[in-house]
Amino acid sequence: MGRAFVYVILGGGVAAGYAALEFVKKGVSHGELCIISDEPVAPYERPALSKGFLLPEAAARLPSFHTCVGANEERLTPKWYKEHGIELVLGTGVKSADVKRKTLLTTTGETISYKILIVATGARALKLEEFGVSGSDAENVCYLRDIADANRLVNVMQSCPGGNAVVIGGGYIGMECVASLVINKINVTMVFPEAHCMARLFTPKIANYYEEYYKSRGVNFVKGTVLSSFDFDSNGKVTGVDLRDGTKLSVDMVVVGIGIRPNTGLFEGQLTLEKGGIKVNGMLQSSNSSVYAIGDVAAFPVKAFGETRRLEHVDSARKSAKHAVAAIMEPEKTGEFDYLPFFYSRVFTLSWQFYGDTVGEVVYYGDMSGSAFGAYWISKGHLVGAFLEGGTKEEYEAIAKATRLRPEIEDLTELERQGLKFAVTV
Ligand code: FAD
Ligand code: NAD
Ligand code: ISD
Repeated sequence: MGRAFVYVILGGGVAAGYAALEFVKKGVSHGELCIISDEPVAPYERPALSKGFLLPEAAARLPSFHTCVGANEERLTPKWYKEHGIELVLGTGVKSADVKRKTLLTTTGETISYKILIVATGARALKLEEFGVSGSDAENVCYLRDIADANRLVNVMQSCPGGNAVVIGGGYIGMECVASLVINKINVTMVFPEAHCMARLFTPKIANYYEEYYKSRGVNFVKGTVLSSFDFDSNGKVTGVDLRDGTKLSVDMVVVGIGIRPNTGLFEGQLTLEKGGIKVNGMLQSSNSSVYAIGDVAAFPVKAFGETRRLEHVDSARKSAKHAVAAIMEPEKTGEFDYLPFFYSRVFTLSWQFYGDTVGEVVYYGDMSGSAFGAYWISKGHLVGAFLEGGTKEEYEAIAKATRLRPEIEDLTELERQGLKFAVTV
């Protein structure tokens, strides 16, 4: 028993939603496209889960943040998929894939076949157990990847008003969840192994700005160490966090954000993998010409860097999705994906954007003790990266444009003197 489609999108997250919209824009016919997702809801803007969803008042809830509202496009509700003849197979995992036969086997035992498959399986949160610590199943230990996790986090937060939380991990989830916990009046200690937060992107100087701000909001930092074990009460709830440096913290709840792994398992041994993801070319096409990959799971050539990268950010998921659909539906009109990496975050009243790459020398500008400052990265005599906190829409557009242009930089002191004006006038 099974169904056959021309196009199947495997995964129902951000990239799937944006791909669906693009298929409709390019004239997909009713009955041709199917999306299979193990989540019970239609694609939504995952970034909302660590921001608007966690607000104590007027919190964002579905259906308000279905894709593609994050890019100011149409909001694709289940009704929209129905009206456009797109089969949404929700709450259904794919347990195996056969790229030679072009079939997927679902957890309900159905075989779904395709002519073209788009893999949009995203990633899963790494578990503490993978680092030798047990306790992830405790009722007050939270991860944050999907809507079920977000609902659980809200319930746990609401069960301990004014309580103590430990947040493990100094990356994006750590930073955004700490801010949300503080806004919910929970006392937070943040623990991470590096010397400063956001070590994958921030320089020590940039990190210091955010750490000082977080301290001013009451956040306590324990850096340079990791969790060694939890203490539990007789109900299996975590009551204490023991760190490798000997620190003991008593807690009402724990949030863990220690990175992700792309969901490539179905395709290992069938498609070429690189950088932990499915390797694709500039058309987002994998080593099997009938299979494309988009979003967090895709490792694609970043032209500006001259190398293959896997990015874990929403803009890349949206744009790779759009490009793959164009490559499939209008191959003769579609060139190679030429993507400028773009990351952003919003915490408390702060907001930053980053474009490009963090290699080479760093030049800072603006007032690092005020509300707006930035940095440029210069490599081999060219501007290759730009960061800005507290910018206006026009200023963010200017640093994006300047980074894309990769202007030659002869004098770093002059660049520092010009600061943001350099990007605005380039
Ligand atoms: P996902 O959105 O993760 O979607 C993958 C989908 O595939 C999921 O629905 C999953 O359940 C499904 N799936 C996986 N395997 C199977 C299977 N075998 N069968 C069926 N279905 C399957 N990025 C930013 O740039 N800015 C932000 O502010 C930001 N905030 C974030 C906040 C949170 C809480 C999280 C978790 C991520 C955030 N990100 C942010 C990252 C961004 O959300 C991701 O880069 C983006 O969601 C990737 O899209 P995707 O479609 O590749 O993967
Ligand atoms: P991350 O890669 O941003 O950060 C992981 C952090 O885990 C590291 O910074 C480190 O401090 C910590 N860590 C690593 N090993 C550890 C260990 N053994 N013990 C304790 N801590 C350890 O990943 P994340 O914060 O978990 O975020 C998950 C995903 O969600 C990422 O892909 C991220 O890009 C995405 N996300 C993005 C945004 C955004 O772009 N604004 C917001 C939220 C989530
Ligand atoms: O890009 C985003 C983002 O940061 C969000 O919070 O998309 C979501 C939506 O804007 C929420 O509606």
